[in-house]
Amino acid sequence: MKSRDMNHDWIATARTLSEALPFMQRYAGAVVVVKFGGNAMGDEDAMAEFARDIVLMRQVGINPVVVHGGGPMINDMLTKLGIKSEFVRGKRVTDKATVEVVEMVLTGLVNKRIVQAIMDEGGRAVGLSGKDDDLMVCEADDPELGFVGRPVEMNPQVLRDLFKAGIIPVVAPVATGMQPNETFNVNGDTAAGAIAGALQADRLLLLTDVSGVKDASGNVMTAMTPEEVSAMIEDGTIAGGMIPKTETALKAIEEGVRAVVILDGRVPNACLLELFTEHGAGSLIRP
Ligand code: X2W
Repeated sequence: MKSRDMNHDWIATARTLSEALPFMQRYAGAVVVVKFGGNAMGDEDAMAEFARDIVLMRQVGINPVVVHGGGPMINDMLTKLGIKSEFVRGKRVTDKATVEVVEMVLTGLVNKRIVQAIMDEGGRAVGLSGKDDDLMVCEADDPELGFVGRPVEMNPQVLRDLFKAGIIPVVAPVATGMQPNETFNVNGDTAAGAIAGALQADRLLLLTDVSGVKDASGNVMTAMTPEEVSAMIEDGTIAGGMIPKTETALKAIEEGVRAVVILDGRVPNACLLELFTEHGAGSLIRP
């Protein structure tokens, strides 16, 4: 039964839907890769809301791909098992014992939790990792980091097959190597960028826990060209954890992604705000 709650502005709700039409038309059939980081996954409500946004995207004809992280969940499990872990330049030093935990946590717990959340919202999701159908094949990124992978070959046909079937792919950033039985731990942003590049995606949305890329006075830049981003990395305006994110963005654009948005995943309905409103969200990087 319909609610007749007069405290809610139903007319505004209807107007919002009406105003979203041009955006829905613009993105019909588009491929949108969404990186969902471990820090953005926090509580059950945030997970359900994220899943709902993804299901809505699919419902209006977008082909979303979720690529997730899970750094905090890996940390928890490593602590429980008494395995020490450290990061070098934003990437986890990954020995044999660690890569086994990374694969278990990401492809097991985290991946299935997201798949389940999408199913709970009435969508259809299938979870896979970079190993499935050789989606993402890696080489060692840096000998100092152990089994950390750098994607060198992408086979995204399996994702297109899932799109055709109306299924939302949910990808864990664990990859196979060139040698038999190799497993690589891939940074979630790196994996999302490589997948977006391989699909020539229309949008790569990097959901983080900051409001976007900030200029020298601390204001969020709403739009930037790749050249501007490079200059800001060069002069130190972009620093710390924003460096790997912006570098991922630049590489993705080089590989043919039309635009990358770095946005705050903690903002309610962040993906919808970015895709379906004039306002947008976070920092848009586009040639
Ligand atoms: C990451 C993979 C997970 C990830 C790790 O081991 O933590 C590397 O650092 P977030 O939640 O997106 O940070 N891999 C190589 O990227 O998680």
